[in-house]
Amino acid sequence: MEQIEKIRKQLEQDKEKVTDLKSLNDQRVAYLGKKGYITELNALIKEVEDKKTFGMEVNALRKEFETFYEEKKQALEQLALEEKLVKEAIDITLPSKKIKRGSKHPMTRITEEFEDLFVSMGYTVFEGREIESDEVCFQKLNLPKGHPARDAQDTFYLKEEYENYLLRTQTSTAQVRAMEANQEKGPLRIVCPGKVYRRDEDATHSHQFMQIEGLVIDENVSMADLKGTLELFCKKVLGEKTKVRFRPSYFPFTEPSVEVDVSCFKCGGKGCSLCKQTGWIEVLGAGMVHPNVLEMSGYDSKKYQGFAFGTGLDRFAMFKYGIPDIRTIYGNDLRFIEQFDRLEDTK
Ligand code: 2NL
Repeated sequence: MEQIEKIRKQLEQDKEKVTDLKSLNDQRVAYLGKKGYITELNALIKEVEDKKTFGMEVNALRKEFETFYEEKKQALEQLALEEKLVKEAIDITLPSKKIKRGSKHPMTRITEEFEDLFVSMGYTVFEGREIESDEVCFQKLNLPKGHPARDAQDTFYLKEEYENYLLRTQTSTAQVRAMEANQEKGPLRIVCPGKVYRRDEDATHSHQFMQIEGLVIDENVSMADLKGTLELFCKKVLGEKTKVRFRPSYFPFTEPSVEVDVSCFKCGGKGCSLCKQTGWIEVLGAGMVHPNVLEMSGYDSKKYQGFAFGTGLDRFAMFKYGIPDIRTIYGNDLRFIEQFDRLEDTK
């Protein structure tokens, strides 16, 4: 009986020590666990005379502990919940955070603008791949091994085990892929925007840059179609007042070939620093698809003709937005990219 009393007293003191759920549980183990105080009292029953009273007293003590335990547990849980509610309270009257929207990169803008224009003329967008075979990048474009024009394209070749693969130097590769994929070897009208790579780097050249090329193949396609299409393109992109001129040129994959100049959009043709006092700015290369190129991709060059054109998207963006250094286009400085964003109210 003394033992029971001792433990009851101890329990009174221990109750005060419980401050959280963990210390409460420690007490449960200390009193009711395998070697707990109350559990061990049970073992003493063999030694006492008045087993009934002793048993009742131990049970009463156990009950007391259990009641204490349950009540304390509920109280502590309630307290924890209240603390949590206070801590996580949301003030719904606070003004909301503005969601910062990203803005389109200037290259994305110009690519989409060009794509939309050509799609409106019935073209399909076709992208191709950035790692290409020597065959598609050069041979099928009338640039056999050893052709001098290959040297002008300081190329990134892949390692020996992929000997015949390289990073494409021009988007014409996508057009070759499209010609090869066309099972009917019939009409085709595509534009191919995308990244190209050359070993070149300064203010106006980047090792990675972007081109867009177009290809039209059909019966009775002539230089007149080429001229009409590109004149329309230049006027839509640079303004209706733009004058367009065609100069003879050379590309291995077209014959005849032309270069396309537009009247300077800065000075209107009077002569300035942008057009180097000539009044004209070269913007496109183009020509009638060389019969060899058609034949190598399975087209009957007696039945079909085609015209093709290409331009550097970066170059166009630099002109259009007045960007002096190509490296800012690829520097990913948000202060630069955001300048093209007109959605200021959402920032
Ligand atoms: C330029 C000039 C050009 C082409 C690209 C082409 C593609 C095929 C067949 C024939 Cl599949 N030609 N593309 C033709 C002439 C010029 O690009 O200054 N590009 C940046």
